[in-house]
Amino acid sequence: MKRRDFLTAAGAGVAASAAVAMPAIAQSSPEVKWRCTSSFPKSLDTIFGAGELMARSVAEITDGKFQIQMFAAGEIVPGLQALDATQNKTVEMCHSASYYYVGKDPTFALGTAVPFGLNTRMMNAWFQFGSGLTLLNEFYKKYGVVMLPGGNTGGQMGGWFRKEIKSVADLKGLKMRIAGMGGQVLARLGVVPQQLAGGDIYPALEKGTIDAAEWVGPYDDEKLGLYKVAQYYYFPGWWEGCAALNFFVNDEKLAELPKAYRAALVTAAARANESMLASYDYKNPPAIENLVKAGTQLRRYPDDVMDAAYKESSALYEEIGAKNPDFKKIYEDMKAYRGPAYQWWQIAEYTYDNFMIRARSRG
Ligand code: PYR
Repeated sequence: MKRRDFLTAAGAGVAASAAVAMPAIAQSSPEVKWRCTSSFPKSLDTIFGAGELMARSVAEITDGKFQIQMFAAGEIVPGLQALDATQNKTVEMCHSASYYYVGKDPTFALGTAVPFGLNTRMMNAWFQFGSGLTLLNEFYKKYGVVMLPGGNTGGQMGGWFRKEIKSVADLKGLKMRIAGMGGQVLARLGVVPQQLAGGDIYPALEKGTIDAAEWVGPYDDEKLGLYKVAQYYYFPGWWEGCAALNFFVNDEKLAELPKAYRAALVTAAARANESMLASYDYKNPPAIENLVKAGTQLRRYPDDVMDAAYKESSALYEEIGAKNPDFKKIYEDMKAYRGPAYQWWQIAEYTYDNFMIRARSRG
């Protein structure tokens, strides 16, 4: 074969294989449009922003072929109905907090936070390297969803009160906005817990429908304006040593995605998971200074409140575990990791942080 013929033949071969391969490529990269409803308002750029980052990342990875449109709480469904909307395929996915659904089953709390549970790094470790994510996803299967970790607020503050809490007795009868299982523990100490979506907290506190409220921490709480209607800001948020947010994806919709898009979604969620925490860690320090300058009074929870809350939490877990095998299995798994994790924490992390905090106070 002359050289020219050889090139032509080779070229034809490429063209022929392209003609075969092209439709396959086109099929594996279809245009897909999804909707993701958030439990959070747009004004909270950290928590709502994690959903936006996930959606942007999915589009970037898939060259714009897989588009996920984010909707704020209330645009499609109210914030606390995001999971239901995903389960019944009103939307393909949502960004929410698993513990908003403890009314369906207390096991949901374990995907976000339980009182005196894990800290943020431990939670991510348990999800990724322990059995956390596998066990939780076995549970979420009953609701037709798959969970991908979707950010973490870090350790939270313990809420805003109009009057000082000097002992457990001061909690009696207080109507407090609190999310998840912390409300059930506080109920055992006399509080009347209310679960409201983030965007509904300020008006309720301002009108006096509730007496106290917790949301996340300084950056968000300043944005929500909670300091304008309550003066005392308590710590630590013992019911949220961390709060993991979650992307819930309808399992049938997930299965319909091309494999590469599923991988894009998992990668994008992981990016959002990491980024939200960094965002809070960077924005909370100046925010707490602003709040104190604006007149906020920082208060530590009295020891009797902490001790009573710890005792009631343990009793509550026993009671739930006796009736609910899913809760028992997942809680016990988390607890088995928490012991050695805190033992290790005490050695390096705690000693270092403790020294740095004291050194900084000495100046
Ligand atoms: C809350 O709803 O309280 C959160 O921390 C997200």
